[in-house]
Amino acid sequence: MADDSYTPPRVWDFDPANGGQFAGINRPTAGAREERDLPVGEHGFQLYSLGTPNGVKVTIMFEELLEAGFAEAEYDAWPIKIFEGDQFTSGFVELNPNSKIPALLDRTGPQAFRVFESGAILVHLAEKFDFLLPRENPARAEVLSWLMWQMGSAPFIGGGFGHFYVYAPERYKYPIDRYAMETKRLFSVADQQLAKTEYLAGDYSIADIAAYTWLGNLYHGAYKGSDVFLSLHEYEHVGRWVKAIDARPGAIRGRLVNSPAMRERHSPADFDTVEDRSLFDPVRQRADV
Ligand SMILES: N[C@@H](CCC(=O)N[C@@H](CS)C(=O)NCC(=O)O)C(=O)O
Repeated sequence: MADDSYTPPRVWDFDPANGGQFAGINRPTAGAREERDLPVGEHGFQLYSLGTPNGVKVTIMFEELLEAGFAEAEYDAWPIKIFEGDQFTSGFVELNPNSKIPALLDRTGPQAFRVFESGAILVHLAEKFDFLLPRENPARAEVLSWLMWQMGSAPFIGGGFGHFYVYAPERYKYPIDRYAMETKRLFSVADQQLAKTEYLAGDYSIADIAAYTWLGNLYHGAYKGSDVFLSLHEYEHVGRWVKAIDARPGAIRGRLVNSPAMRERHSPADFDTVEDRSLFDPVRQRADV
């Protein structure tokens, strides 16, 4: 039966006290709310991020590059505390007018420039180092297709399922049903592909990094028991793929950067400061933000 307890007014108005977990952060307007510059370290790449699925895509990519021997991929990773509004400071908004992590400043050439959107950052780094993105079609098209599939579908998982299942002030059946169905459908898409290929686009690529941070997190129970609620054990090929990426050294390190266990990263030595060494076990540990 339809819930008719709310009748939308003719013109919507912003209610800052809507009670959701993001109520204090979200507003219907863009732009800086505070004048503050970003810190800058010594490396060519300056990453402003957090250990969330979208942020971890980029730190896994950097750590995979370093693992593969690309020493020029050294980077500084600065935490942007999104629950405290760092994404609305003038320095961050200059790098990403959309006020969402991750954002990258590339100072490796004569002219520094910004890259925002996790997918754009992955493509930029992949092209720069000729790594995890084939140069020729059809392999290139396959990787970009799976990458864009992930970029387009993540909001249904995070902003849809995760939001209504965990963050909304009340549990509403309709949106939870809708986004649980869509999230399971996305797992089914990946599972059917991974029944045919080892990784999403054949060989390991930036498309796997992007999809892994979301599907892997849910598979391991992010969003308060999503693994059980969505019966994710049913997707056996996704499970095989998640566990394979879980164990990659670049993924293990990338998951830790900008997490509570390691707020900032400026050199490989920073990994030595992580007190809980079990986080380096090749069994996946979920780092909460
Ligand atoms: N499409 C963007 C999404 C980025 C995004 O949603 N980032 C979240 C954290 S995972 C964020 O910064 N949220 C802060 C906010 O919404 O104010 C990307 O992939 O880079």
